[in-house]
Amino acid sequence: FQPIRLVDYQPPEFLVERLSLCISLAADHTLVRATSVLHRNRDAAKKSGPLLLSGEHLELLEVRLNGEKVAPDAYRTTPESLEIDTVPDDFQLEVVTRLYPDRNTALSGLYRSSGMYCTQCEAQGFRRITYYLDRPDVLTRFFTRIEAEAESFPVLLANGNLVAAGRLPQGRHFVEWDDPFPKPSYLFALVAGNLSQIEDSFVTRSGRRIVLQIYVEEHNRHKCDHAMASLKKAMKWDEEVYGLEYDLDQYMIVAVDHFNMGAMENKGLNIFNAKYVLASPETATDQDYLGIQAVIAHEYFHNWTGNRVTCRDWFQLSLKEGLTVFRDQQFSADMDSAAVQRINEVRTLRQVQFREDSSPLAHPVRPEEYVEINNFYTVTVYNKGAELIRMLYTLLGEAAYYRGFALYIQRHDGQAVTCEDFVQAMADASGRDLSPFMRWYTQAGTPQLTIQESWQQEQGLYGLTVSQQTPPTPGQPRKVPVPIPLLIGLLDDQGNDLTATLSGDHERRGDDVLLEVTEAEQQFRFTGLTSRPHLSVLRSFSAPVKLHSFRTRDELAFLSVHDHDLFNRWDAAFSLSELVLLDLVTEDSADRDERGISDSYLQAMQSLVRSSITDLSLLAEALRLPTENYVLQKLEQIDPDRLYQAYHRGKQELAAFLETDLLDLYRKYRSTGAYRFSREDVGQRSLCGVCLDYLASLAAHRTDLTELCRSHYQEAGNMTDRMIALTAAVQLEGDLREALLADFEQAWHREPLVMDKWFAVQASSSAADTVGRVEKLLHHPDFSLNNPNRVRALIGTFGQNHFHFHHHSGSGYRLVTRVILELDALNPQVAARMAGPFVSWRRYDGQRQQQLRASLRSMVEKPGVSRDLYEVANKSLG
Ligand code: HT7
Ligand code: ZN
Repeated sequence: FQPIRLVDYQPPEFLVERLSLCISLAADHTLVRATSVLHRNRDAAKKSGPLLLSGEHLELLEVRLNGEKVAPDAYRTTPESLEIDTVPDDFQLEVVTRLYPDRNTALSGLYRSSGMYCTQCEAQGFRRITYYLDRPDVLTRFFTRIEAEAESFPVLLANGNLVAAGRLPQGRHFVEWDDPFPKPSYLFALVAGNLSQIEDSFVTRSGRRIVLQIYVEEHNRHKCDHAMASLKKAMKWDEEVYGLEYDLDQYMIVAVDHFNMGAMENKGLNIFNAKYVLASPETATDQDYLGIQAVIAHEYFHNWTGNRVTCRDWFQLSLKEGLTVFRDQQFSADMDSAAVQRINEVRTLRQVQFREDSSPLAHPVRPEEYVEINNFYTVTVYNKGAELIRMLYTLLGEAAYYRGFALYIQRHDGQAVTCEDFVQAMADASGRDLSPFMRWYTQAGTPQLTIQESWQQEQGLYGLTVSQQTPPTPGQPRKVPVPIPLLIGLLDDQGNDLTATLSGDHERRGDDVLLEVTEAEQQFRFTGLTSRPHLSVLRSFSAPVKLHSFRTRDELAFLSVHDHDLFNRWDAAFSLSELVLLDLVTEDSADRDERGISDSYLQAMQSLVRSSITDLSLLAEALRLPTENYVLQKLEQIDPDRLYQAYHRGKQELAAFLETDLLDLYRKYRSTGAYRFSREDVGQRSLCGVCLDYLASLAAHRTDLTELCRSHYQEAGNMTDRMIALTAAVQLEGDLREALLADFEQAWHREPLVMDKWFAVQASSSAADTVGRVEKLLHHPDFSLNNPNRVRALIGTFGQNHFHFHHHSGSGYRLVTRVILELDALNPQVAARMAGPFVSWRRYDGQRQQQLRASLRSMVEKPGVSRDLYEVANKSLG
């Protein structure tokens, strides 16, 4: 498989003036007639030559040029293309293809999901519908006619405005949709099905009434209200914060059961994984409600950042994804607890993105080459990409950031552009030279910051020496410094904020001081202080960097109580817990049973439990330990057994020390009233969940605590509480686990999204028989490799179950490898994702390395392996 390289980018040789699609759905196949008007591109390097169109899994039936049939010897097809030898500079092209959506298990292009037809064209799915210039810098106006049997497919949708509809002979009907906004083919969408809808409307600030529709299967109609409310909130927020108004008269969302990712922002016709639309208190957890709100907003925000201004090529993916993630994060922070929102963002970054950055799959936010673009929808492109936008926001300040954004939209509306174009608009609006900032886009890896403090009592002079260093990543052995915005605060011994009393003209952002670290090493000085201050650094996590721990445990305990920045308060507690857990993992086995967790840590956690924090979601996050998957990043060589034992011993010791306080908190906030998705109620449930999780870790020999899990389950009036109890119970081996799992299955076997939770909770269990249980679940009648949600629930979750996936027998590896090899033939995108847990094989002991490597080799060497799986496995082997 040959990689595609950014340096090889060339403008398209042809442009498409307009495209008219006639898509006729029949019982066992679909016919597509694509009529386009093309012109040679004057800006292209080549001014003559054949027309090369992309196309895959298509049967070509006819090609016409300016109405004339093209003879078969005047064109050539390969499994990936159609090449027409001689074409004029301006012409009309008609291509007729036949495809088989019912056989499309890859879920890219046109496919069938639970009886309906739908499409997924990003990144390169349109070429599975017709031969086309399937690249994001070819924009055109789409006209779409759909024909189908009327009774089975009463609803026929495409992008834009509905302009005609009518009956056809033999029980068929048609519709015609016209999209006035030029778009690349990846934003095309079609849906055909027997669907119900809920409808609402939104009046824009300029007074236009937009019809909002959510299409689902009839039995799910009552689960759309939260999605609709989220959509209206997002539309209002984008007008108020970014000044952006929706452009078409109609906005449609369709929920489908089979989907490779979360959702897709097709112009005017978003297609969503049902998981991010459907919610009722009985079937969805608070986390599901929050996820729906965020994803609905994300796809809506793409209408401007992605659709109206799109990417020149797929290397620029973060141009739309990083920016849109930043916008959805701002929205979520405004809707709910801003501190908790930021905590969750940082958890993902540290646990998933930092790990990717130190793995064989490390790549820059703007990658330089790929074998399969679908492998680059990563946490680096999305979440680190969002951090880059956040850094620009911090560096420039709010006013200049929004001016820069407005300039970007004004300059590039209707264009396909690059990350440079975005940064240039920011530079022009702020008057700053942002060229050094582009290093964040081109350099992979996580910068590490080392901080040294100095204090001279006589002069009241406090100094900071900040140095940065980024470790090498594959293909990038040497790194350069990047510009890092470092938000800091200084506190006195009583926890009072000293930043206002500092002398000198330090740049401020709200209550914080902004330090700009641009060199490999830099010094900063602060005067006007009467005593040595306490440093609160990297406030709000102002840059995606690792901080070399330089603070004592006492200092962290102080900050966890006193820091004014709520995020940093959490971070201090989190860092303290991390140090304590690391100690437990790395201490000598001889010491292991004697030394426990230090008293000062236990006291710090107790003051947190007893603190007056009123944001209960925040308190819950402060009490939640870093996960095993986070702690392991700090270990040179990972011993999964030792990590597991130490982690759980630490957790149990903490739980035992806090037991009375945890029970008090649990009883104080446990509520069995009617479900409300409000900040207060979500906080209460979250806090009770954390308490129960700790208490359940002590339940193995404690019937009172086992009974607490049972009653939490039995009294649960909503899915959040039910899942809290079930998650606690499956860690225990015994009757309770079996009873609750059986009850849950019996109650919810008709609800696919709820059954995903049932599969996932078993795959995540720390109980000894987990591998065997997952093996058994593979044969459960409701398990199917054709449903990505189910695969992610069982296999994806099991891959993250560190202890059991890395079971010393190799049984976890063998199970996942078998599934991946089988899945690769059906759905390469999802198969490649499932290979993630194999990537960092070098960090394990010799025997595990051997087993992991053998698995990766079997993937690379599999006859007919997909480019998706090949790329991940091959890069991992190095
Ligand atoms: N822009 C969307 C990306 C997406 C996607 C990519 C590859 C394969 C399937 C996919 N489904 C959706 C999602 C988003 O970021 O909004
Ligand atoms: Zn997106």
